[in-house]
Amino acid sequence: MTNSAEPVRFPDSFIWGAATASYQIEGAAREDGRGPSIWDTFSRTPGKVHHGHTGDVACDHYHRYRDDVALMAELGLHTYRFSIAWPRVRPDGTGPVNPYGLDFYDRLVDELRGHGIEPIVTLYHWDLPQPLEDRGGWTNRETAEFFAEYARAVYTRLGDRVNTWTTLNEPWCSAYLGYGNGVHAPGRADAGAAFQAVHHLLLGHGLANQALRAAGASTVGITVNPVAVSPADPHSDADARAVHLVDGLQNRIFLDPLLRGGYPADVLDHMRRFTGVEHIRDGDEKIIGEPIDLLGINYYSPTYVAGRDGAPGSDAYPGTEGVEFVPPAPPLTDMGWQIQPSGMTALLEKLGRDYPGVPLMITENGAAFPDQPDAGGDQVADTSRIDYLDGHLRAAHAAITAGVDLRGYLVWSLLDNFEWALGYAKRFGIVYVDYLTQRRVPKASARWYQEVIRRNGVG
Ligand code: IFM
Repeated sequence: MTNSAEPVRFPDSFIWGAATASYQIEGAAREDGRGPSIWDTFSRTPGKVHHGHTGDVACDHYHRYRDDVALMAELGLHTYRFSIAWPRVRPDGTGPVNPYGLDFYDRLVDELRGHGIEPIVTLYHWDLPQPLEDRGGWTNRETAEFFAEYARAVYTRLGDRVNTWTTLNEPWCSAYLGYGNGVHAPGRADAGAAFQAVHHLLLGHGLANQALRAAGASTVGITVNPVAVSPADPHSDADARAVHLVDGLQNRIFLDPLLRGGYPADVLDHMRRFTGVEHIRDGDEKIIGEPIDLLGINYYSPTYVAGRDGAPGSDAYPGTEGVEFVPPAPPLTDMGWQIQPSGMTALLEKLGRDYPGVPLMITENGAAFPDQPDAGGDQVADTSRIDYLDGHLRAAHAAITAGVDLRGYLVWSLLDNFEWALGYAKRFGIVYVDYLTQRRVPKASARWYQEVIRRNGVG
């Protein structure tokens, strides 16, 4: 148990919130002119998603957003990070804007502000309009340009009431899981396509950043999921080389063009094993590297690697043959992810050192556990989640104490929801969702988090 430790208090300006994403909670997949996304197609493809689950209904947030916002207000959230479904706003990805799709977010933003909750908008949390995938998806440069047009359309409608904009969520997942190993939509398994997707996602971010700023946005950022990659043996040169490779593919491939002006040479060489780099045109890195105001960090668990002849590597990291990904050591969450709060401190400190000058926010952190309500259905005693969150908040606080410019913390997630290829089998929420009745039951962790926010700290 970590939560018997000393109390810690955060800076007065610290921002507390929760996060969700459109396809994972909204439902209403065919309402008010929403077009199909790659996740609608993927979840209908036999064998791709656990038990054939889809986001058709999800948490029915599209219809229940008022109650959900009331719950957020009851918990005392300062901010709520949600994503906009691109196929609601521009159903075919290229044609006219659908005003009815934007109406929903208009209502949601008003509801949030009416309750004193600051919206943080993510423009892309993985639900690409299917018609754009039919033209090549993120392997096609045009998708980046269409993304900037879509960003501009959303800003035009919501920019008077939304101050903080993040372009992409976790482009590593979109590129490597969507195009590299096919575990996520659109389900392509082609390493070259994954690296093309990396670049076009980053270019899309850069073009959207320009478009948002030109339209008047004051705070623009991106959310990534960097990992603290460590060697299995700190004295092994082979393990150090494995760390450098995986760090390149997970972290530096995104962070260096965003914050240091260009791709690292070793990463470009690695990409050339799978695809030419003609799609990286002169001037692209300048667009990608334009200043951002906030870097969102999603942290869940650490990664340990070793250099071993004959190790197969991981299909989530193209070209990592000879790297052993060390199986996570207990304690684990229900995702099988290692629980190691100190990994968060180490990561934040490393980011602060390697990429100084940009404020950070934990835009996701949380854990899945197999929660069950009690016999009466009114209590969910998720003490493991409380321990997880307590440990990670202390880890975040340690990073602040060490000088990291960390502005806020958003728990993943407000609600149990559609966990992508794992469907509804994994529960990340601090609020339990009964998918048969859509009843929401705040778990013990929700009440605990309410108190954290009230005290501005843990313990
Ligand atoms: O559910 C996801 C979320 O969509 C992106 N970050 C990780 C979460 C847990 O897997």
